[in-house]
Amino acid sequence: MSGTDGMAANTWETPRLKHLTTWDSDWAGLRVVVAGIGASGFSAADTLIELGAAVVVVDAGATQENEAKADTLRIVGARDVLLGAGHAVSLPLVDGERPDLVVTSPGWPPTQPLLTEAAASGVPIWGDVELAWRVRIREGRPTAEWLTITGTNGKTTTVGLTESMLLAAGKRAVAAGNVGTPILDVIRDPQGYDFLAVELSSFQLHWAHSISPLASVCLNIAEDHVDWHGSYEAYLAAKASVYARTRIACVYNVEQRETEAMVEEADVVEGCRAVGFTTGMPSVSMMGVVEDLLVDRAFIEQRKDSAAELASISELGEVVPRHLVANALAAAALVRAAGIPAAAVRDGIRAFQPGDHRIQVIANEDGVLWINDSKATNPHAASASLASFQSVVWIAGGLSKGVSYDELVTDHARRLRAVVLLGADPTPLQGALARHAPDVPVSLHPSTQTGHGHDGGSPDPATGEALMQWAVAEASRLARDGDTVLMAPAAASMDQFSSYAHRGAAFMAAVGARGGQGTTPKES
Ligand code: UMA
Repeated sequence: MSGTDGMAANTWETPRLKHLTTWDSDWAGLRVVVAGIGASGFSAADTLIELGAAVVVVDAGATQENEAKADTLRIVGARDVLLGAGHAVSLPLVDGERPDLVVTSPGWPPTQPLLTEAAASGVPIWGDVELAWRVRIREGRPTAEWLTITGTNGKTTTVGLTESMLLAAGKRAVAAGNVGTPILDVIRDPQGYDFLAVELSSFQLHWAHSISPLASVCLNIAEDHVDWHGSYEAYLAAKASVYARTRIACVYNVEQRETEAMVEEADVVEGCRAVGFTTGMPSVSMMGVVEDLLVDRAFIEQRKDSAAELASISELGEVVPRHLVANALAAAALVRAAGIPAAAVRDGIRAFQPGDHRIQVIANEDGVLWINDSKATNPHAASASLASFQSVVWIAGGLSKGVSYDELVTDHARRLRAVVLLGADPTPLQGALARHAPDVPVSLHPSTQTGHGHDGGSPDPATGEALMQWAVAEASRLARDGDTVLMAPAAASMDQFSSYAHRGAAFMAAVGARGGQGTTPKES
């Protein structure tokens, strides 16, 4: 780690933008194009209008929902809202002039034509998280400290645990960012917060430039979102930037050397510490596990020869997968860096309610366990999930995002009773199964049985609900006593569902209704 004493010249700062560092700075008349009118874009546009900026919003989707949002933004004072595919491909003028700034939504890749045009013409691009950092200081309101969390998997659980521990300590705290609540919404809360537990995706990190959190963590790293970033290296670099300018503690995963290397390379504020977390015995400056206890050997004075008890593992739930222990330790490290007492870590763990769709038990009937892990949107998450069970009928596939499935299938082939494939184009996973698990039966939906995705010659693709009913019926037919039916797709959902939550809900509904769906009796 090296100390940083200032910002280098860059493409995201201009003399006009440099002074915009608080809510009360002079934002009036700043010409801004906001790219996207989804959750983050709407929040960014609304904020900028409130600040007095001249705002033009652009979105490729002319949906009813977007039209309604556009009306709201026009009423509050947007200069213009341009909806439709034709608009989202070039940089519009604002008040007849080139914009001073583009604030983009995280879903927009850097290769998007409007963004490449902005970059080529020297217009800085910020994400909504950068804007939130700039306006977080406001006269008359407390300024929240940021604890930032990224990683390929476990982010949402970790922000939830972090929030819970902070609340248990009596702090005003909230989870925000990629977890779902746009960060600018919480920044504008009239009462303000003491702490924000900020979940940051690699997309958001790519467009964030000056954030200086109190503590930060990259929980783990594995191939994901290669299509957006262009390469695994670019994805890795975006994730590593979570540590930049951290002030008190960079928290890394002892069991994944890459995260420690990111901390070593990070340009942090002088005096910032590196703190590890491990599901094994902790060394000095680590959080870890001793017998069945989560312990702190980083934030106590006698850390050279002792550790402080935080909580027992069983307080995390009845079935505690290893990655949940890791997430709890990472959250504990972040809040301990912020001076939160050990007792609040334990109370926060006790109060924590894990969300739906993450290794969620749906049914346990006739010797078959049904698990919804719709949140497993990449091979790394699906691997952790598969590793938790012995004999699996695996419902998998979806939007693959350009990743490889070879390692995942090789690692888990021996546990697979059968695979039921989802996905408008199932070929990436189908190919890996053919190469590395040729004896495992694979069920394909009739609409994709050409093996080339749905095309003119194949039946119409099923709706999400109908597809899931088919998948559950197939799984029910294939599962035997002692098996687990695991819906952990290792892929995003957006090709056939509106979100992972929609996919998970469709699965839960289909499992609940399967008695009435005329499913074939189990093979014996
Ligand atoms: N759009 C275009 N052109 C494009 C791409 C998108 O016009 O080339 C428009 C779409 O029509 C849409 C809007 O942009 O109206 C969507 O923007 P967005 O995809 O950035 O989505 P938001 O609604 O702003 O939600 C974002 C995050 N979405 C993504 O990163 C894809 C949400 O994370 C986040 O909760 C929200 O901001 C609040 O911070 C979701 C997610 O899937 C949960 N994240 C990924 C993940 O976790 O794997 C990274």
